[in-house]
Amino acid sequence: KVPWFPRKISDLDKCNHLITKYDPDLDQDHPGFSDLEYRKRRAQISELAFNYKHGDPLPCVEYTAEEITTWREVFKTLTDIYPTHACRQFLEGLQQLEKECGYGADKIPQLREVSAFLKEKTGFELRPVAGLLSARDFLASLAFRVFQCTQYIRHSSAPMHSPEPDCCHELLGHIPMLTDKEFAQFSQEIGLASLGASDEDIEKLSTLYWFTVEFGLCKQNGVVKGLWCRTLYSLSNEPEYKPFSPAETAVQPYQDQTYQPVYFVSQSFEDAKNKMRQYSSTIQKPFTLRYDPYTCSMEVL
Ligand code: H2B
Ligand code: FE
Repeated sequence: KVPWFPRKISDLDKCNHLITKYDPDLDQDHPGFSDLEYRKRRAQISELAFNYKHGDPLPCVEYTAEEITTWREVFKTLTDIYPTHACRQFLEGLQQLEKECGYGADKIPQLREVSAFLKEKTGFELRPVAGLLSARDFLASLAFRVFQCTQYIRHSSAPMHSPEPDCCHELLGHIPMLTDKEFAQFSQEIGLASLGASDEDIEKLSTLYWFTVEFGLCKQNGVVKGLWCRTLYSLSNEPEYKPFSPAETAVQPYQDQTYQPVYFVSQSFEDAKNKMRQYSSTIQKPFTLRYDPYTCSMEVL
């Protein structure tokens, strides 16, 4: 039996299943666990995401001075290391966001503004989500060029580490890449491959997403560069590098709580995309899918 999947973009209203094990109400190791003020603020911002329906204007959050201070520290630390560690596409994306979309140290960008910008660049748009989303729902959204984006920020006591995604992770980690057309295409294709896939295949695609998007590396001018910010450790001499190869990568165990000991390096985005296409074609499904961009819906053939 084929698992349910969204057929039209408004079906993403049903793709909101959260993994709550790392959230501040339940995870005793979360830096905000004993800060009731923080948890209250989180609940307030989560509410915006829970109430959101496709087509609504994206909610705006008025961030507090403390939240902006946290953002500033993350922004400064990361923008210091990006020029030497991040790949060309990431740097170009970030530069555009700074010039045209109000990215900077002193303001947390609003999803509404970022979404409008992305839409013009690559057709991607954002929708707010209340926390860490299940892999199935997260990947399904990518199939519609929708990136589910958290809007709260990490706890001020630990600006450089968050056990779960927050707006720093999304806005400074993922969004710059989504301004790149080729990367946007790659993301949508992983999403398409996930629709109606078995739990086992979702697990593999999720692992591939981790090793390509979350801590992917690619070679540029003979130098290994990170797609983004988990790059400091990954580009040190400690970890092991392997060439990206989806069938092998899909079953490589990964770490989401500590440093990752193994990384996969792609020769180029195009190479990664071609290999992923080849891999996706081996996933058994009793139908084929085509995305119709005019109606933002899936044709099931
Ligand atoms: N949820 C949210 N809110 N942001 C992410 O970046 C994210 C997610 N990544 N859920 C997903 C899981 C990814 O790690 C893969 C597909 O499991
Ligand atoms: Fe992520």
